[in-house]
Amino acid sequence: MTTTTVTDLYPSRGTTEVTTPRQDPVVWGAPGTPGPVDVAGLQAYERDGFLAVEELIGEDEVAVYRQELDRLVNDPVIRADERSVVEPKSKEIRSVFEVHRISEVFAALVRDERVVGRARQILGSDVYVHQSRINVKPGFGASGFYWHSDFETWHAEDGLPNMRTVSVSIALTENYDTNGGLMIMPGSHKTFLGCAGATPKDNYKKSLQMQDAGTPSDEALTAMASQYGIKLFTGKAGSATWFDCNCMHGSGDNITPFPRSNVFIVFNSVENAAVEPFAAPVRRPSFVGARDFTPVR
Ligand code: 6CS
Ligand code: FE
Repeated sequence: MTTTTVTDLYPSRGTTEVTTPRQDPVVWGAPGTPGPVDVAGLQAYERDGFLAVEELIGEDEVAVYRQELDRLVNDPVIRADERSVVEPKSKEIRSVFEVHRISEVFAALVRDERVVGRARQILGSDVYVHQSRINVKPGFGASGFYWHSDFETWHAEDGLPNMRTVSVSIALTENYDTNGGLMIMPGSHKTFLGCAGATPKDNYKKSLQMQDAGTPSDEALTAMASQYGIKLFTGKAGSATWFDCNCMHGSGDNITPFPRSNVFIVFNSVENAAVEPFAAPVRRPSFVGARDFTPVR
């Protein structure tokens, strides 16, 4: 049996923190590839690592997805499912994973050309869903997500070899500048920050509530924030932020009465299918890191 070894281009979770310059394109699609994003949009995505879309879906569609989110969150079967992650303090549901498989409503959103079309254009290939989730982020103290690069986790723990993965966060409630919106360091996607500290077994059980392994040092974050700045994303329900898998990002707690709910879909190129984890003892479950690479049709 031939075993192909895949080179680890982005070492992480060793004894010390180490940076590696990005060795992958940001926009993989050839210039001029037809699709929903115009040339200026692709140039901005290449430069910043993100692209904001003011109205990806309309108000009437938002209502459908909000209703589906409420249905899932209030379903005791879903709440008992391992795909549901609760808030550490309030024990309210924080996230439900793999919504594109457990909900036909969210499955249709994934197949929508305004969504999957942008992913194919940016990644320059057919795509599959590496991960999907609804984040409820209810008010009155829902906790945020500390600074991290998603790719650092998806490489170390899910075995994605290259940076050929794009996420879209679609707001299902208004994202104010006060209720724990997404923050990204513009341009941070061009440097990979390998974090110090080995991945504990079953790390995902804790990391989806509060990430520890794969967390940058204060020094690294200070240097990056000083170099890149920090952009806070606000927008009406229906707005969306597309961002590269290696952006340094995070979001604050939400102590306002206004929930910051979104649906979060991660598209990976079929040319970048997951192999074995690069820095973890075991794979994460497939509801967090997909092992079915069937392209979205
Ligand atoms: O570990 C993960 O895959 C998830 N964690 C965070 C905080 N962002 C990316 C992803 O949803
Ligand atoms: Fe993240």
